Amino acid sequence: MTQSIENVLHEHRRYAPPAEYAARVRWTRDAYDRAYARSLQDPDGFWSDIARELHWFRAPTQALDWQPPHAQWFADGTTNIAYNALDRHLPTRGDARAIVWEGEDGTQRTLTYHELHAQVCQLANALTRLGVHAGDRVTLYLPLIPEAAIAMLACARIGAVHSVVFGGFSASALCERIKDAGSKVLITADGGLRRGSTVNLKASADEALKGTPDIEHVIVVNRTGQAVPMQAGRDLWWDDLLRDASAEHAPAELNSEHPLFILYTSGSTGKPKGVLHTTGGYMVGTYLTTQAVFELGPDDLYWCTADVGWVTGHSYVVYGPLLNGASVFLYEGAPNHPDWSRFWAMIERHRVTVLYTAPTAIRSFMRAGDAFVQRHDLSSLRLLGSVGEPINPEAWVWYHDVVGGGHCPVVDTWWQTETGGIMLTTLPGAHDAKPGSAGLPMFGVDPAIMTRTGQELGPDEGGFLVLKRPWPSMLRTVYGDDDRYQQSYWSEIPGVYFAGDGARRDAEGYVTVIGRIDDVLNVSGHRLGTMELESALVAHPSVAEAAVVGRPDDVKGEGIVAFVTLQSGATATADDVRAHVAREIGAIARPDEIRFADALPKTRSGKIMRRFLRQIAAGQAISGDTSTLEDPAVLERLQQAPAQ
Ligand code: 6R9
Repeated sequence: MTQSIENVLHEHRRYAPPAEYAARVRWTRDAYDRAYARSLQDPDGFWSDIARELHWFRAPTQALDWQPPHAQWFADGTTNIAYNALDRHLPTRGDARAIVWEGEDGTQRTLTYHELHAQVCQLANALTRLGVHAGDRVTLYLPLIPEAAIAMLACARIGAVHSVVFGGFSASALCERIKDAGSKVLITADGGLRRGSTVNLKASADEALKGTPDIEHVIVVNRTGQAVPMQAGRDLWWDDLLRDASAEHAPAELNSEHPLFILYTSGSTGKPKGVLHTTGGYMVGTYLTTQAVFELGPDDLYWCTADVGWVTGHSYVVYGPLLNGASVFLYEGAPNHPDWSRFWAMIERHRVTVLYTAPTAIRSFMRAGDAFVQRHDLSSLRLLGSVGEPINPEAWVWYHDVVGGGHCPVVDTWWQTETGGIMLTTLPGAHDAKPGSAGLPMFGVDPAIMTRTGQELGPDEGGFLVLKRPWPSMLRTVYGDDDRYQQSYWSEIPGVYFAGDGARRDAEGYVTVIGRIDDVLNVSGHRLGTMELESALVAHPSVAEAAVVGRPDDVKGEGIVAFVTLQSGATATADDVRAHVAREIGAIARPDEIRFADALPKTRSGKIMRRFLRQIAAGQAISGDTSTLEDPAVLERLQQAPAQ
């Protein structure tokens, strides 16, 4: 990242909102200033007013109940997020498109709000018939097909807690997440399509289920039509279940704090954290941020390219846009299938108006060349968004000029699985954008840059990004481990939410997020814990010890470099070790580089000095005090070890 940090520091370009944009939007500079000020001065009044734009069975009488570090939002209200995302729109937008889907093989499907509502109701009835009750957990392991959204909404409709596991994760990662959540139903598919081949989801699911006795039923979507074994009594075809189910369903009346979903994300220890989100606050937060940032109207076709396996897919593919009655585009496959023009061909074909994607994708397109973009008519686009990792100014400007034709505002949105919704961004009709800087706080968000000891830093000083007060879509706990919730987020600097990112803020209040400061890597916008990778590595029978560090990567942001020592007498090739990690976690975790070594650099107390490993991985000279190392000569040997 060094290169991009320097670029950001020397970046002085600004991009003002296009005049016609500023004239058309609800969220002008003035409207933002007034609402932001009120959200801090009178949070109860502000959030209660926003909540009233949605449907409640019983209206909440209070917004926040804060018993640090535990928040409850709209605690005495009852509602249903699926009702708000679907039923609420039926009188006005029933025949409008809710989902427009394109499979990787070119298959197209459209579901209107009426159709989406009917299928969600059918699945809700089917789940109830299978014995799923409010509070029960249901794991989803699906390709990016409409059924993923249908399944999430059906769970929400009956108050079941969904836990979506990204379809690219391995059987053992799935197994671990099913066990942690204690799910009793798994919804999967026979397979999915990726780069022209099939991903055998049902086979992975069967493998995972060997270690998860609590799953009573597996619902299988027929996506590819490939032959898959079905276990009698346990496995059921989605189509069979829905065929027999009624399309009428009364949504469960749920307390605002009823759990909505668990989503696993990497932290600085080996075990992924089950981030828990609840109903009312998450609903109000994603509804408002989607409205403010994207201002989706009846003529928009909005495309957020994230998979539903990540939080962006939860908040800005499914819940936020549908709560706003928007038309959402979904694409199942890879961005380079059959070639790098696939995204642009689809934007032209479907007249997509808003594109929200990740810097890694933007940098890959940039590298593939402008010609793929320029071959297509992208005049339907009006707004571009970026999320998931820091975006370097060159990529930002390329996105703006080449994809956006110079006329689309670019919003760089910073947030996390834990925050549930966008926290920092510019609003397209309100604020100048500065390439590389996410921007200003969303309503109710009170950020600061602090030292380790909690001192607030001034303009342009680098430090830890914290949030000083609770917000509606914040995580409520780590599922089954509230201590970890308190430790990870509210104890590093007492009294404030610790994001785990380094950042600085300029004199105008724009926050630039530099990247993780903990043992978490951000590879292509995906969070991976170094400890998680190391435990996967040492699970290989030949590996004795492993240390993982990130290395700057022009496309992926960070690449994974693993330093590995082998058991005495054991042998393993780099490819073996890589394949092993992919089996343990998933292909996204495959190390870019393996360096075999006879020892790792450790202090006398046995702590691995990752700082030096990072320098070696980046090809830099060793700098810093090496005198605390037990054997400083290890560093030289490591520098000479061939990268494989
Ligand atoms: C939404 C999402 C969160 C981490 C976060 C930060 C990085 C996300 C960013 C960004 C710089 C942005 N991150 N958006 N860094 N600028 N606009 O990605 O959630 O998967 O939990 O990752 O991603 O490091 O802490 P999640």
